[in-house]
Amino acid sequence: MGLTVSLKQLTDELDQLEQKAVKDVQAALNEEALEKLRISLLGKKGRLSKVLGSMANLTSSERPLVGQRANVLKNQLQQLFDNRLRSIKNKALEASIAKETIDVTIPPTGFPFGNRHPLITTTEQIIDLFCGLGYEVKEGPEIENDFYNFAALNIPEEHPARDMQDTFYLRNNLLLRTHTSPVQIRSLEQMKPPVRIVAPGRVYRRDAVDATHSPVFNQVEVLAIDEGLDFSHLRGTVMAFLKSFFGDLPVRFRASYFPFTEPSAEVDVQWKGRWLEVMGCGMVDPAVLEELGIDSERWTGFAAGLGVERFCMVRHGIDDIRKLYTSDFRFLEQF
Ligand code: 2NL
Repeated sequence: MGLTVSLKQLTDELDQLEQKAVKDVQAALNEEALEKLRISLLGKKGRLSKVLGSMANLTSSERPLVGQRANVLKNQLQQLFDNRLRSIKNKALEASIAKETIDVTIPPTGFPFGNRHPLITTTEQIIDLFCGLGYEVKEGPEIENDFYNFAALNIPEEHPARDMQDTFYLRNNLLLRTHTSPVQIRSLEQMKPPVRIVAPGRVYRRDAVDATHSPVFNQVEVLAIDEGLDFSHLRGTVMAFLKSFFGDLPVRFRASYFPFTEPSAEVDVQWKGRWLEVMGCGMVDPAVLEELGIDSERWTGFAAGLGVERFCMVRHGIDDIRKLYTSDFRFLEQF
Protein backbone atom coordinates (compact mmCIF):
# COMPACT_ATOMS: atom_id res chain seq x y z
CA MET A 1 0.00 0.00 0.00
CA GLY A 2 2.87 2.38 0.61
CA LEU A 3 2.91 5.86 2.12
CA THR A 4 0.21 7.35 -0.05
CA VAL A 5 -2.65 5.42 1.48
CA SER A 6 -5.81 7.40 2.12
CA LEU A 7 -8.80 7.07 4.43
CA LYS A 8 -10.95 6.24 1.43
CA GLN A 9 -8.66 3.47 0.33
CA LEU A 10 -8.65 1.89 3.78
CA THR A 11 -12.40 2.01 4.29
CA ASP A 12 -12.88 0.56 0.77
CA GLU A 13 -10.42 -2.11 1.65
CA LEU A 14 -12.36 -2.96 4.82
CA ASP A 15 -15.66 -3.04 2.86
CA GLN A 16 -14.19 -5.41 0.29
CA LEU A 17 -12.67 -7.53 3.00
CA GLU A 18 -16.05 -7.83 4.73
CA GLN A 19 -17.95 -8.76 1.57
CA LYS A 20 -15.43 -11.37 0.52
CA ALA A 21 -15.10 -12.82 4.02
CA VAL A 22 -18.87 -13.35 4.33
CA LYS A 23 -18.86 -15.29 1.04
CA ASP A 24 -15.68 -17.28 1.79
CA VAL A 25 -16.81 -18.29 5.26
CA GLN A 26 -20.05 -19.69 3.86
CA ALA A 27 -18.09 -21.52 1.15
CA ALA A 28 -15.73 -23.23 3.64
CA LEU A 29 -16.96 -26.84 3.78
CA ASN A 30 -14.87 -28.26 6.59
CA GLU A 31 -13.00 -27.26 9.74
CA GLU A 32 -9.63 -27.24 8.00
CA ALA A 33 -10.66 -24.88 5.22
CA LEU A 34 -12.36 -22.61 7.72
CA GLU A 35 -9.28 -22.44 9.94
CA LYS A 36 -7.07 -21.58 6.96
CA LEU A 37 -9.44 -18.79 6.03
CA ARG A 38 -9.52 -17.48 9.61
CA ILE A 39 -5.73 -17.28 9.73
CA SER A 40 -5.59 -15.48 6.39
CA LEU A 41 -8.09 -12.87 7.58
CA LEU A 42 -7.71 -12.50 11.34
CA GLY A 43 -4.22 -13.96 11.91
CA LYS A 44 -1.11 -11.93 12.89
CA LYS A 45 -0.12 -11.58 9.25
CA GLY A 46 -3.69 -11.58 7.98
CA ARG A 47 -5.47 -8.98 5.87
CA LEU A 48 -7.00 -7.14 8.83
CA SER A 49 -3.61 -6.74 10.50
CA LYS A 50 -2.26 -5.25 7.27
CA VAL A 51 -5.02 -2.64 7.16
CA LEU A 52 -4.35 -1.72 10.79
CA GLY A 53 -0.60 -1.57 10.05
CA SER A 54 -1.05 1.02 7.33
CA MET A 55 -3.06 3.35 9.59
CA ALA A 56 0.20 5.08 10.52
CA ASN A 57 -0.17 7.18 7.36
CA LEU A 58 -3.52 8.60 8.36
CA THR A 59 -4.13 11.80 10.25
CA SER A 60 -4.86 11.58 13.98
CA SER A 61 -8.54 12.39 13.34
CA GLU A 62 -8.86 9.71 10.64
CA ARG A 63 -7.14 6.97 12.62
CA PRO A 64 -9.90 6.32 15.24
CA LEU A 65 -12.49 6.06 12.45
CA VAL A 66 -10.63 3.29 10.71
CA GLY A 67 -9.62 1.67 14.02
CA GLN A 68 -13.19 1.54 15.26
CA ARG A 69 -14.46 0.18 11.96
CA ALA A 70 -11.71 -2.47 11.91
CA ASN A 71 -12.51 -3.55 15.46
CA VAL A 72 -16.23 -3.90 14.74
CA LEU A 73 -15.37 -5.89 11.61
CA LYS A 74 -12.99 -8.10 13.56
CA ASN A 75 -15.71 -8.96 16.10
CA GLN A 76 -18.23 -9.53 13.32
CA LEU A 77 -15.89 -11.88 11.50
CA GLN A 78 -15.03 -13.74 14.67
CA GLN A 79 -18.77 -14.28 15.23
CA LEU A 80 -19.14 -15.43 11.64
CA PHE A 81 -16.32 -17.98 12.04
CA ASP A 82 -17.77 -19.31 15.32
CA ASN A 83 -21.20 -19.80 13.78
CA ARG A 84 -19.82 -21.47 10.71
CA LEU A 85 -17.65 -23.81 12.79
CA ARG A 86 -20.67 -24.81 14.85
CA SER A 87 -22.67 -25.52 11.72
CA ILE A 88 -19.88 -27.60 10.12
CA LYS A 89 -19.58 -29.67 13.30
CA ASN A 90 -23.35 -30.19 13.47
CA LYS A 91 -23.48 -31.32 9.85
CA ALA A 92 -20.67 -33.82 10.44
CA LEU A 93 -22.43 -35.20 13.51
CA GLU A 94 -25.73 -35.52 11.65
CA ALA A 95 -24.00 -37.34 8.81
CA SER A 96 -22.33 -39.83 11.13
CA ILE A 97 -25.58 -40.44 13.01
CA ALA A 98 -27.42 -41.04 9.74
CA LYS A 99 -24.74 -43.49 8.63
CA GLU A 100 -24.72 -45.45 11.90
CA THR A 101 -28.45 -45.84 12.18
CA ILE A 102 -29.46 -49.20 13.72
CA ASP A 103 -32.67 -50.70 12.42
CA VAL A 104 -34.17 -52.15 15.61
CA THR A 105 -37.01 -53.73 13.65
CA ILE A 106 -34.78 -56.26 11.81
CA PRO A 107 -35.61 -59.73 13.19
CA PRO A 108 -32.78 -61.45 15.14
CA THR A 109 -30.70 -64.01 13.23
CA GLY A 110 -30.65 -66.52 16.11
CA PHE A 111 -27.80 -67.80 18.26
CA PRO A 112 -25.72 -70.80 17.08
CA PHE A 113 -26.09 -73.03 20.14
CA GLY A 114 -24.01 -76.22 20.16
CA ASN A 115 -25.56 -79.51 21.17
CA ARG A 116 -24.30 -82.57 22.99
CA HIS A 117 -22.96 -85.60 21.15
CA PRO A 118 -25.48 -88.48 21.07
CA LEU A 119 -22.92 -90.81 22.70
CA ILE A 120 -22.66 -88.43 25.66
CA THR A 121 -26.44 -88.15 26.10
CA THR A 122 -26.84 -91.92 25.78
CA THR A 123 -24.11 -92.52 28.39
CA GLU A 124 -25.78 -90.06 30.73
CA GLN A 125 -29.21 -91.64 30.31
CA ILE A 126 -27.74 -95.02 31.21
CA ILE A 127 -25.80 -93.66 34.18
CA ASP A 128 -28.81 -91.69 35.46
CA LEU A 129 -30.98 -94.78 35.74
CA PHE A 130 -28.37 -96.58 37.86
CA CYS A 131 -27.71 -93.48 39.97
CA GLY A 132 -31.45 -93.53 40.69
CA LEU A 133 -30.99 -97.09 42.00
CA GLY A 134 -28.22 -95.96 44.37
CA TYR A 135 -25.14 -96.69 42.25
CA GLU A 136 -22.17 -94.30 42.27
CA VAL A 137 -20.14 -93.35 39.19
CA LYS A 138 -16.48 -94.43 39.17
CA GLU A 139 -13.85 -93.69 36.55
CA GLY A 140 -10.32 -94.93 36.02
CA PRO A 141 -7.29 -94.88 33.68
CA GLU A 142 -7.50 -95.95 30.02
CA ILE A 143 -3.94 -97.29 30.21
CA GLU A 144 -3.96 -100.36 32.41
CA ASN A 145 -1.79 -103.32 33.29
CA ASP A 146 -2.41 -107.04 32.93
CA PHE A 147 -3.53 -107.48 36.53
CA TYR A 148 -6.45 -105.03 36.52
CA ASN A 149 -7.58 -105.74 32.96
CA PHE A 150 -7.22 -109.56 32.97
CA ALA A 151 -5.75 -111.44 35.96
CA ALA A 152 -8.02 -109.96 38.64
CA LEU A 153 -11.00 -110.84 36.45
CA ASN A 154 -10.15 -114.52 36.38
CA ILE A 155 -9.12 -114.30 32.72
CA PRO A 156 -6.46 -117.01 32.27
CA GLU A 157 -3.09 -116.55 30.53
CA GLU A 158 -4.14 -118.48 27.45
CA HIS A 159 -7.53 -116.75 27.05
CA PRO A 160 -8.07 -115.43 23.49
CA ALA A 161 -8.99 -111.93 24.82
CA ARG A 162 -5.35 -111.57 25.91
CA ASP A 163 -4.15 -112.28 22.40
CA MET A 164 -2.08 -109.65 20.59
CA GLN A 165 -4.79 -109.85 17.95
CA ASP A 166 -7.41 -108.53 20.32
CA THR A 167 -5.64 -106.18 22.72
CA PHE A 168 -3.50 -103.07 22.13
CA TYR A 169 -0.29 -103.69 24.10
CA LEU A 170 2.03 -100.80 25.02
CA ARG A 171 5.57 -100.91 26.45
CA ASN A 172 6.33 -102.06 30.03
CA ASN A 173 3.48 -104.56 30.28
CA LEU A 174 0.92 -101.80 29.84
CA LEU A 175 -2.12 -102.04 27.60
CA LEU A 176 -5.21 -100.08 26.60
CA ARG A 177 -8.10 -101.36 28.71
CA THR A 178 -10.43 -103.65 26.78
CA HIS A 179 -13.37 -103.02 29.15
CA THR A 180 -14.10 -100.79 32.17
CA SER A 181 -13.98 -103.76 34.60
CA PRO A 182 -10.54 -102.58 35.85
CA VAL A 183 -12.32 -99.50 37.22
CA GLN A 184 -14.45 -101.80 39.37
CA ILE A 185 -11.41 -103.80 40.51
CA ARG A 186 -9.59 -100.59 41.51
CA SER A 187 -12.70 -99.37 43.33
CA LEU A 188 -13.00 -102.66 45.23
CA GLU A 189 -9.40 -102.24 46.46
CA GLN A 190 -10.50 -98.97 48.11
CA MET A 191 -14.08 -99.67 49.17
CA LYS A 192 -15.61 -102.25 51.48
CA PRO A 193 -18.82 -104.03 50.45
CA PRO A 194 -21.68 -103.38 50.14
CA VAL A 195 -20.91 -101.52 46.89
CA ARG A 196 -22.93 -100.37 43.93
CA ILE A 197 -20.77 -98.93 41.16
CA VAL A 198 -21.41 -97.77 37.60
CA ALA A 199 -18.27 -97.38 35.46
CA PRO A 200 -18.58 -95.56 32.11
CA GLY A 201 -15.63 -95.00 29.80
CA ARG A 202 -13.71 -95.45 26.57
CA VAL A 203 -12.29 -98.91 25.85
CA TYR A 204 -10.05 -100.32 23.11
CA ARG A 205 -10.00 -103.50 21.04
CA ARG A 206 -8.04 -104.43 17.93
CA ASP A 207 -11.04 -104.62 15.66
CA ALA A 208 -11.07 -103.52 12.03
CA VAL A 209 -13.46 -100.63 11.39
CA ASP A 210 -16.77 -101.49 9.74
CA ALA A 211 -20.42 -100.48 10.14
CA THR A 212 -20.67 -102.14 13.57
CA HIS A 213 -17.06 -102.18 14.85
CA SER A 214 -14.64 -99.52 16.03
CA PRO A 215 -11.28 -100.07 17.78
CA VAL A 216 -12.35 -97.37 20.27
CA PHE A 217 -15.79 -97.52 21.79
CA ASN A 218 -17.64 -96.70 24.99
CA GLN A 219 -18.80 -99.05 27.67
CA VAL A 220 -20.82 -98.88 30.83
CA GLU A 221 -20.35 -101.59 33.44
CA VAL A 222 -22.29 -101.97 36.66
CA LEU A 223 -21.36 -103.94 39.73
CA ALA A 224 -23.31 -104.63 42.93
CA ILE A 225 -21.92 -106.53 45.89
CA ASP A 226 -23.98 -107.16 49.00
CA GLU A 227 -25.20 -109.88 51.34
CA GLY A 228 -27.83 -112.14 49.81
CA LEU A 229 -27.70 -110.89 46.23
CA ASP A 230 -28.81 -113.55 43.73
CA PHE A 231 -29.77 -113.86 40.09
CA SER A 232 -33.25 -112.45 40.74
CA HIS A 233 -31.70 -109.14 41.78
CA LEU A 234 -29.59 -109.13 38.63
CA ARG A 235 -32.60 -109.91 36.49
CA GLY A 236 -34.77 -107.29 38.22
CA THR A 237 -32.10 -104.63 37.82
CA VAL A 238 -31.50 -105.42 34.13
CA MET A 239 -35.27 -105.46 33.42
CA ALA A 240 -35.80 -102.12 35.19
CA PHE A 241 -32.91 -100.61 33.28
CA LEU A 242 -33.99 -101.88 29.84
CA LYS A 243 -37.57 -100.76 30.47
CA SER A 244 -36.44 -97.26 31.36
CA PHE A 245 -34.21 -97.03 28.28
CA PHE A 246 -36.25 -98.79 25.57
CA GLY A 247 -39.76 -98.81 27.04
CA ASP A 248 -41.83 -101.99 27.28
CA LEU A 249 -40.01 -104.31 24.85
CA PRO A 250 -39.80 -108.12 25.00
CA VAL A 251 -36.56 -109.14 26.77
CA ARG A 252 -34.87 -112.53 26.89
CA PHE A 253 -31.91 -113.89 28.85
CA ARG A 254 -29.68 -116.47 27.12
CA ALA A 255 -27.16 -118.57 29.04
CA SER A 256 -23.62 -117.50 28.15
CA TYR A 257 -20.08 -117.58 29.46
CA PHE A 258 -17.67 -114.95 30.83
CA PRO A 259 -14.55 -115.87 32.85
CA PHE A 260 -15.53 -113.37 35.59
CA THR A 261 -19.18 -114.35 36.14
CA GLU A 262 -20.96 -117.63 36.92
CA PRO A 263 -23.68 -118.09 35.88
CA SER A 264 -23.52 -115.68 32.93
CA ALA A 265 -26.16 -114.47 30.50
CA GLU A 266 -26.53 -112.40 27.41
CA VAL A 267 -29.59 -110.21 27.16
CA ASP A 268 -31.57 -109.55 23.96
CA VAL A 269 -34.40 -107.12 23.33
CA GLN A 270 -36.94 -107.42 20.53
CA TRP A 271 -36.69 -104.24 18.51
CA LYS A 272 -38.71 -103.75 15.32
CA GLY A 273 -39.42 -107.49 15.12
CA ARG A 274 -35.77 -108.61 15.54
CA TRP A 275 -33.88 -109.92 18.57
CA LEU A 276 -30.89 -107.67 19.31
CA GLU A 277 -28.16 -108.57 21.78
CA VAL A 278 -27.68 -105.52 24.02
CA MET A 279 -25.73 -106.58 27.10
CA GLY A 280 -23.91 -109.29 29.00
CA CYS A 281 -24.23 -109.99 32.71
CA GLY A 282 -23.83 -112.57 35.45
CA MET A 283 -23.16 -113.32 39.11
CA VAL A 284 -19.61 -112.29 40.00
CA ASP A 285 -17.40 -115.38 40.10
CA PRO A 286 -16.38 -116.08 43.75
CA ALA A 287 -12.76 -116.35 42.55
CA VAL A 288 -12.86 -112.64 41.58
CA LEU A 289 -14.13 -111.67 45.05
CA GLU A 290 -11.58 -113.83 46.87
CA GLU A 291 -8.74 -112.36 44.78
CA LEU A 292 -9.71 -108.96 46.23
CA GLY A 293 -9.93 -110.26 49.79
CA ILE A 294 -13.74 -110.26 49.91
CA ASP A 295 -15.28 -113.21 51.74
CA SER A 296 -17.35 -114.92 49.03
CA GLU A 297 -19.25 -116.97 51.61
CA ARG A 298 -20.71 -113.79 53.04
CA TRP A 299 -20.83 -111.48 50.01
CA THR A 300 -22.25 -112.13 46.55
CA GLY A 301 -22.45 -109.82 43.58
CA PHE A 302 -23.78 -109.31 40.11
CA ALA A 303 -22.30 -107.40 37.22
CA ALA A 304 -23.31 -106.31 33.72
CA GLY A 305 -21.62 -104.65 30.80
CA LEU A 306 -22.93 -102.93 27.71
CA GLY A 307 -21.69 -101.03 24.67
CA VAL A 308 -22.94 -97.43 24.55
CA GLU A 309 -22.68 -97.24 20.75
CA ARG A 310 -25.09 -100.14 20.31
CA PHE A 311 -27.66 -98.50 22.64
CA CYS A 312 -27.24 -95.18 20.90
CA MET A 313 -27.60 -96.68 17.42
CA VAL A 314 -30.72 -98.69 18.27
CA ARG A 315 -32.31 -95.73 20.01
CA HIS A 316 -31.71 -93.27 17.16
CA GLY A 317 -31.89 -95.67 14.22
CA ILE A 318 -28.24 -95.07 13.26
CA ASP A 319 -27.04 -97.71 10.77
CA ASP A 320 -23.28 -97.12 10.85
CA ILE A 321 -21.07 -96.72 13.95
CA ARG A 322 -18.64 -94.55 11.95
CA LYS A 323 -21.19 -91.74 11.84
CA LEU A 324 -20.67 -91.36 15.59
CA TYR A 325 -16.98 -90.56 15.10
CA THR A 326 -16.69 -88.48 11.93
CA SER A 327 -17.93 -85.19 13.43
CA ASP A 328 -20.16 -84.37 10.45
CA PHE A 329 -22.29 -81.49 11.75
CA ARG A 330 -25.13 -82.24 9.34
CA PHE A 331 -25.42 -85.60 11.09
CA LEU A 332 -24.71 -84.45 14.66
CA GLU A 333 -27.11 -81.50 14.56
CA GLN A 334 -30.04 -83.92 14.42
CA PHE A 335 -29.63 -84.99 18.03
C1 2NL B 1 -20.46 -107.37 27.79
C2 2NL B 1 -20.37 -108.14 29.03
C3 2NL B 1 -19.89 -107.96 31.32
C4 2NL B 1 -19.06 -107.84 33.56
C5 2NL B 1 -19.14 -107.34 32.29
C6 2NL B 1 -17.74 -107.66 35.62
C7 2NL B 1 -16.94 -106.82 36.35
C8 2NL B 1 -16.39 -107.29 37.52
C9 2NL B 1 -16.64 -108.54 37.94
C10 2NL B 1 -17.45 -109.32 37.18
CL1 2NL B 1 -15.38 -106.29 38.41
N1 2NL B 1 -17.99 -108.88 36.03
N2 2NL B 1 -18.28 -107.18 34.48
C11 2NL B 1 -19.77 -109.01 33.85
C12 2NL B 1 -20.51 -109.63 32.88
C13 2NL B 1 -20.58 -109.12 31.61
O1 2NL B 1 -19.90 -107.38 30.08
O2 2NL B 1 -21.00 -107.88 26.84
N3 2NL B 1 -19.95 -106.14 27.73
C14 2NL B 1 -20.01 -105.33 26.62
